[in-house]
Amino acid sequence: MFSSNFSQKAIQEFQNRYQKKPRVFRSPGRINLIGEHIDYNNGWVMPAGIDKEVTFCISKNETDTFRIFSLNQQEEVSFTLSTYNSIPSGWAKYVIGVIDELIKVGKKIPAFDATIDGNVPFGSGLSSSAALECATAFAINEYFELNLSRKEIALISQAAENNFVGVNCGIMDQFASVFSKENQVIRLDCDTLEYEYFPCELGEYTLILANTLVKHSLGDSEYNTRRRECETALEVLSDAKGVEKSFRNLTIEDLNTYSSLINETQAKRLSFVLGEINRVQLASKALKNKDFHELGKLLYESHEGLQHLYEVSCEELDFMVNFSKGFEGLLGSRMMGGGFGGCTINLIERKSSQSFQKELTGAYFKQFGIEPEFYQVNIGEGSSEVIL
Ligand code: GAF
Repeated sequence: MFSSNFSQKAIQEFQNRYQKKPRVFRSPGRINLIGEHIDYNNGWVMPAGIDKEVTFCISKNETDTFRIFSLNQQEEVSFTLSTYNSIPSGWAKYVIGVIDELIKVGKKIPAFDATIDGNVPFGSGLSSSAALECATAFAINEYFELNLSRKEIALISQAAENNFVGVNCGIMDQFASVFSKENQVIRLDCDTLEYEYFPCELGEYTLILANTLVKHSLGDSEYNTRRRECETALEVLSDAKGVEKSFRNLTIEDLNTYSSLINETQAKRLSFVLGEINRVQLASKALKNKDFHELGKLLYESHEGLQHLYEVSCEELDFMVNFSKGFEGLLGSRMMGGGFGGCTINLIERKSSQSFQKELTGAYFKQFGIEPEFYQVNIGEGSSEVIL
């Protein structure tokens, strides 16, 4: 039986604050093995939910006022369906965005009380925002019996982030948060939303995340820029080749043939995307065949592309990946998530994991004056109710 890391504190807070017992739901953050910045380019990605999650306690309150308390922020917001557009608070946007999207698809949401707690580190590339959106959407759907499928919950959560928060993200994070299964990675086709589970059996190896503890502020704006650069260049090349607009219809050779039609930056972006799409296919084979050396090599190649072609890495991430290259027993490392800070994901022999953490801590501290954090990856279940 899967045991979650749900927050007892959130339940306690709910009972103290609202004097009744809630129903409790949870949804995890995620890792991504490979396939970075590929979801919105309609390729394949390989994410999985982790044992860090958002807990959402909910009970209807028979008024027209919603009251939501965040334990992380120690703040309560309250609003009605006619005032929620004016809520300024950062974290509440993720919750209200979901309510807004549910209303847009015609769902009636009675007012409720909620407490929220989470242990997904913020700004670490582990998608605390998707965990919050999905916990909200999953809880409201179950509690008010809205009959949405898991796919619809993921899409509504993504739409909340796109339309209410203003980040034009793809579907990967929300899909992983809702669909994750213990010890499996998901190979998701972001074009059709078809998916397959792959056992994440790494033998003597394990996955360790190293958190740089930096998040450079240009992340969100550069994210939206990358999306636009790819869309524009894809359109030009597809038209020139006379094929439907999809990266699946293009090859690296096409990039050479039509290179005069796009600028150098666009060519770099497309070169990364085509390479990364190919790497996901190779990585799923390597995982199936337990060829961990091949998998590690692909992680390094992915980072190389993210650093030099897609240009979404940063000094701190590059330092960690470079450090890992000389480390005995470490097969591969790359930045993970949107970039400009957050975590690297590292494929390493179990027995070398402690010394890697110790040595990287020393080197990273010496360079940046920051002690990094490390997390052992445990792949857990997607959104669910916590039965108390
Ligand atoms: C962020 C986004 F939210 C995802 O959709 C994805 O594009 C990722 O960056 C990069 O792979 O987490």
